[in-house]
Formats: sequence, structure tokens, C-alpha cells
Amino acid sequence: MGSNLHRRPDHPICIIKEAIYEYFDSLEAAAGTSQFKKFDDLPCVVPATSNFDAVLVPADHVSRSPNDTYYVDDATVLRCHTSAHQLDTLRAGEKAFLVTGDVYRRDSIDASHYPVFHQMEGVRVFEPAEFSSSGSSGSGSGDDAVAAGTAHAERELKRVLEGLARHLFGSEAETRWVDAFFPFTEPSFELEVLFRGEWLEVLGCGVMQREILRNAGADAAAERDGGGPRAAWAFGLGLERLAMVLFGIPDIRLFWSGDRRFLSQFRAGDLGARFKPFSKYPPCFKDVSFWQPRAGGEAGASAPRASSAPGGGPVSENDLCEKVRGVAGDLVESVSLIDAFTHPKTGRDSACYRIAYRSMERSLSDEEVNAMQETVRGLLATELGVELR
Ligand code: FA5
Ligand code: MG
Repeated sequence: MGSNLHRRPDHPICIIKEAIYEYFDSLEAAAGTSQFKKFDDLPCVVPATSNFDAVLVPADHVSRSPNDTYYVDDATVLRCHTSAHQLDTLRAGEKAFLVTGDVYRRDSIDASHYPVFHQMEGVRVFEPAEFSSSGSSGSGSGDDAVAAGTAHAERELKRVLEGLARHLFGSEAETRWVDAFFPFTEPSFELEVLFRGEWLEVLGCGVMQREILRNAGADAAAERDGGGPRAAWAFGLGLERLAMVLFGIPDIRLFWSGDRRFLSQFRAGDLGARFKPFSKYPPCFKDVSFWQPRAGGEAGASAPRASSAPGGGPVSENDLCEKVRGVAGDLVESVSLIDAFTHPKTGRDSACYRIAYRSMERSLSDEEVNAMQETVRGLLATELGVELR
């Protein structure tokens, strides 16, 4: 926390933020519309209600579990997305804004996932007059008006984000839309970009649920004025993912590197830099096999459960990754399940995870890797309750 990569001018996360700002500024200039207001220093510790309830995340949604989200206390979390600021910003009367910040998640470990990363939220609210003029000439209220607003917001959203992808990557980049689900938008989509031969998800977006506009007070005001309901789009961009594609950065850990060989490759305002890999050191693979803790007592194995609760059935991958990350820090490159089976006689579940250790800055010694692996094994047994094999 407090690293503020998104506010360090020569850092690739800040460079991509500024490039996106520039795109939105150019849109406004072309359309003669109002400015998108920019926020990039809202606190990352937020009430759980802002992170979840304000954007209509149901009470039993998995993302609320301590398996996915870092809780500071029962009522306070490290925001897991910049959507945590949607409602408050709308309530403050903003109708077009961008919120950038660091967000935190318990997640898997690989080249495109990290427990802290950066998102930019974008929201644009449309007045009824912006979408009803060309359509029905009626009063603009009722189902037709809502449908017209939704259709307009969806069209605009895709136009704006496709334009952003072209602005950042040029027209060569291959992109595709994928249908998605978020509690706070309907319809919802994700945008993927082809990167190193695989589709990489770079953003989530959709047409804002009217309930959020209503809760923000925006809709009520519009309807009172006789203009009918407003409509809005919203998106959440993953800034590391966009920067990986733009600059050809192959591993998300690099953003946290203090190595001059990394940092010296980027300059404020330069979107043309292509990451030049410095010498690649060999990975070291270590497997860990274990019997899962027996499901203890009442809770079913599929129910979301509190993290680090030994004896509560299979270990969650997020818990396991958290332990590995805690020991190895940025020396862990990936963690993947390579085998799982249920013993035919005893009914016990076995799992085998492969951990890849690799430094981007030096060669790791056998002793060092063995020591980390031993510590990881110990923690899995003592803190997650597995039986090592
Ligand atoms: C969200 O966080 C939604 N709040 C986005 C949104 C906003 C949808 C507004 C609709 C309206 P999602 O969990 O898919 O969605 O994350 C958004 C982006 O963050 C992903 O597309 C990806 O680019 C990035 N991201 C997610 N998890 C990680 C991670 N562990 N490491 C790095 N980037 C990540
Ligand atoms: Mg997603």
C-alpha cells in the first residue's frame, strides 16, 4: 500500500493512465461535451458496504468471502475494485468520471494475476435528452425510455472502449467482446486482447443498473424534471494488463521491480517503448503433494468458507497461494494444480501443486529454493491443516 505506481510519471502504470486520460480528453474535445473528472487518490481502505452493497453485490456472493477479499475488520476492506467509488461519486453529482487506484484481491498466482493491481473505473451518465431525441417523440418515460437509454449506453460504451483499444494499441491488435456478468451492470461484457498467443481479459463493463442511479438520486431528479430516466455506462480497466499488452511486459511482477533495467525502459508520455527482456534466469520447479483436510462438521465443501480454517475440507487455492506468496514474495512465478484424485478406498482427496520459483533479477540457489519450499510445506501442514505426502 502507498506505492502509488499510478502516480509516478515514468512508471508504466502511470504512463498508461495518462494515455487513457488523453484519449478521454480527445473524445470530449471532438464531441464538445463536458470533461471526465479524474480522481486518483481516493483511499484504498473502504467500508465493505461501499465495496459490495453500494454496487448491489448480493449478501451471499463469493467475492465477499475472506477467501477472496482482504478484510481490515468486519466492516472494512481493502477495495477489491474501483467500483467501490461509483455510488459516492455519483452522489457527489459527477456524471462523467475516471477513478484510478490500487485494488487488492486474494487470487491465483501466474503471469497476469497479482494480489495488488491497478484499476481505472469509468462512468458516464446520459441525460434523457441525449438519447430520446432521435427516438420516440413521446414523454420519454416508461419501459420504452428505459430500453432506449440502455441501448444508447451500450452502443456508446462499446464505441468508446473500442476507440480506446485502437488509441492504445493501434488497429493491429486483435480484440473480442465476451458476454459477462456483474451484479452492477446489465448487460455486461469483458474485452479480451490477443497477447502472446492467448486471449487476455483487460476490462469488465456494462450498462449501469438503474437501481444504482436511483440510489444516487440522479434518476429521481431527472424524472421529477419530466425528462424520464437517465442511463449510464461503467467500466473497470485492469491497468497492468493494458500495460502488458502495450509495452510487451511478460510478467506482472515486473511492475513492482525496483530494478533499473526495468524502470529505465519507460519515460512519461512515451507509448512506443517495447520492453526489452533482460537476461532470463532459470525457473526451479517444486511439487508439493498432500491429503486434503477432511471436511469437518456441518459446512459443505462447496460453501464459501473463511480462509485459513484448518479441518474445513479442501484447502482453497487462494489460501494456498497466499501462503506461498507470504514465503517467496516475488520469487514465486506461478502455482498450478497438476494432479488431484480421490483415494478409492479411504475416500480421501489428494492434491499436487507445482510451484515455479524464479527471480527476474538473479539466479536462485538450490539451498534458497529448498528452504522456501520447506517453509511452504510446513505452513501448509500447520496453518492449512493438510497432511503432507
Ligand atoms: C471488476 O473488477 C469490475 N468492477 C469491473 C466493472 C466495472 C464491470 C464497472 C462493470 C462496470 P473484474 O473482476 O473482471 O471486474 O476485474 C476487472 C479487470 O481487472 C480484469 O479484466 C483484469 O484486467 C483486472 N484484474 C482482475 N484480477 C486481477 C489480478 N489478480 N491481477 C491483475 N489484474 C487483475
Ligand atoms: Mg473479469
